[in-house]
Amino acid sequence: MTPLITVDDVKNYEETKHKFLEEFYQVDQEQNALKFDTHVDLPINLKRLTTSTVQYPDKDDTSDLFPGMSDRYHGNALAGFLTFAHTPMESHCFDSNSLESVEYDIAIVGAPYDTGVSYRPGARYGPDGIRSATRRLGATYSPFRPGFNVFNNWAKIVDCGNAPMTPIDNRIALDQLYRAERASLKHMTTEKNPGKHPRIMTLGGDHTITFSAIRAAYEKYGKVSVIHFDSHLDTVDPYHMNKNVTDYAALNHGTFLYWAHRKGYLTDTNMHVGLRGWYEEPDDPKRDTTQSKFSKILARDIDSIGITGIIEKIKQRVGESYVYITFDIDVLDPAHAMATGTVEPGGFSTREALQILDGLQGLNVVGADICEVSPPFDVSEVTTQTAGEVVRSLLALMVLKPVV
Ligand SMILES: [Mn+2]
Repeated sequence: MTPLITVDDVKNYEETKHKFLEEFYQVDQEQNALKFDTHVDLPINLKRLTTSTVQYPDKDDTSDLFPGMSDRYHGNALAGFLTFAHTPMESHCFDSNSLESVEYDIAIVGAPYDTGVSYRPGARYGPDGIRSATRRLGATYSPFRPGFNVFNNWAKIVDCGNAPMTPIDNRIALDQLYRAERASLKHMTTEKNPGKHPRIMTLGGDHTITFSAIRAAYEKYGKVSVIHFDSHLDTVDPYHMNKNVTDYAALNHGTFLYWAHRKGYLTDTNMHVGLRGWYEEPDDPKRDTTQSKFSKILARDIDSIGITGIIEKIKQRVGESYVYITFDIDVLDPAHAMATGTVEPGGFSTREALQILDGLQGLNVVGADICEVSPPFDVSEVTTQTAGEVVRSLLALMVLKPVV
């Protein structure tokens, strides 16, 4: 066998640079090879990779190739199925015959839908675009919350894949997502979960999908307070959009929160965060408050009250109620997230938004989504990677605070 590293390599390295290698390697004079210090207790797979010579596993040993066994070092970020951050694939979330046999605590559900948009399409590719950009996410530790690992914690997080959503009939599609999420919420949770029901993290999709997600969450948990990260109101009264609006068109990505409140899914303590889109009608912001019971944090408020001021205002507003967080990626400045349907310059930076989200630790988050990510308009996966990071923060809120 040919040594991977020769003695001369190491001598040269040590003489010119460091001495620490001698603590870990022993010289095998006969073979002129290096041996790993066997006193150091390492997992067998890692030992295999740190020996001085090439040692292939037995031909029939595939233990290091099995999905879930690979990590970033002896696996590869590109290995395995495409799921969100390498979470286990679960293909029976929407299967009403598997409610007892398949258990999890948090379900990631894709909502490939973009026929409710008013400008740029493409959010139907959002769920898979986001997943693809989370190849480097996994069971790693937060630099901001020492020792905290989102994916290797008490909660079993699974990726349920995308709900089928027909592209040719909005109402049917939204009903498909509602039924998929309704079924997903009926599954058993793991023993470690102090709560009774799973929670869902939805990957949109244009913002209309939030209507179905909130509907399913409401049926399980009761009324929710919505924290709505968005540059737009999305509470627009559809019958003020224009004179000829049909009932069918009245539910879209700018009106779904009007409907969610009108259907009784929401409390009266809801909050917009990051608003800056210009109002189409002068009375839109008034109706937002009186009809749909939202208060507003404008994008530029961050300059006067700061990140901590925003966090305090949100926490005061929603209190101990059950909370649903919906994050329209257009709340971010287009410099940070250009791939979205209705771009509004002048938003939060990615870092500011993540800091606000992390500051919401302790709220009773019963569900969350990310919306309006349109990969065809992206550059170098900037928006999809940002979306993946936002989702990781949202999942962290769920892991840090179980809902009972
Ligand atoms: Mn929106």
